[in-house]
Amino acid sequence: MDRSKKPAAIGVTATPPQPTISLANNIVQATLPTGESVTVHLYGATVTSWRTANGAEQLWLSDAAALDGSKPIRGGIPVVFPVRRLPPILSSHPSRRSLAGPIVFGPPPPNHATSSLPQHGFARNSLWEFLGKSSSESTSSSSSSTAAADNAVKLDFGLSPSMLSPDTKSKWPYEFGLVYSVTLSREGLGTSLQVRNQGGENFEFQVLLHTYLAVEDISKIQISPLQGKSYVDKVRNATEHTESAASIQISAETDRIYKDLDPSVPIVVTSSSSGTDLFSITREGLTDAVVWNPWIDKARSMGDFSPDDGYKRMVCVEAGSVAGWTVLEAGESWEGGQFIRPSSTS
Ligand code: TA6
Repeated sequence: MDRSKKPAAIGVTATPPQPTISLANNIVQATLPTGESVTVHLYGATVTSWRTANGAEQLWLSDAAALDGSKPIRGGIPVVFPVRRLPPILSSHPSRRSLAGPIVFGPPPPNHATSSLPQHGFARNSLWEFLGKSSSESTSSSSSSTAAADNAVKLDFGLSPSMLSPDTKSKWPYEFGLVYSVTLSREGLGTSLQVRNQGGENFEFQVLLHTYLAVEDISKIQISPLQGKSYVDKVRNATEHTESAASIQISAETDRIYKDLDPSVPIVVTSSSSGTDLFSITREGLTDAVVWNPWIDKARSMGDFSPDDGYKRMVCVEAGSVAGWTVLEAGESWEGGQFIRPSSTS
């Protein structure tokens, strides 16, 4: 054949391997082609597992965590959306962020319209819906079958008043909308919450991403940079203090709300033996962070915290907005989130 007449080869764009996503039994699982994976229970839109490409689990989950919807899941990343009915005096409060009143994060205040709401609000013990996924559909420019794979997948979950129990709805009768996004990428895990006020009345809220990070040994980690930051110490009667340590180490029950942090400055959990960064957490729209470890007695006192010595292998670093109350005016929306980068050796 006269080779000059042979048709040029037609470039074939290979479809790179895509993330896999499944939904079964109210559990969404997603896996990237490179092996990273995440598991999200529709109950509470709770992330219960996040593994890096080599399969290393990055989150701590209690062996006794209730996974049947009977109570909030102990571990992973519970979404804490406590609410408090806006007192009349604040209903026309001009600022979006009311004056930082006393720290009320945790059990709702006594004798209050929401005082019978569960601690940490209703988001983590409600059944959310899976709204779907979006991934960066990368197509390969090369014809090789080992083309670049998708490196991220975003899973969206929704909660609205019609999905709440009548009892909860009666206690917090606001027309809200929540969209919680979980983004798994090769670089790390992002979770963000969008709050919409779809009604005609302002409401206020707090939010916390109650992340249980898995560590090998609590006595061999340190958390920084919190030096000079003001914090409320719930182990010392919610008194206010200023952090003096360049990095904090945990050797007893620790329950501190660090306030007014620069969300773009990573909170870093490092190994105190090797100096390796184990986790680096940046935030958007969330200027507070809770550091919590129950230690021996409190761990033993929680029926769904198992094993009893599990406190040695977890630390909660919880990005949130809990030092004050965010006021959301009718028709407005708010968004806040975190991005957790795991150790480069994970
Ligand atoms: O985030 C810290 C904290 O508020 C602690 O005070 C402790 O109560 C922890 O959360 C666990 O709360 P839970 O309601 O999940 O038992």
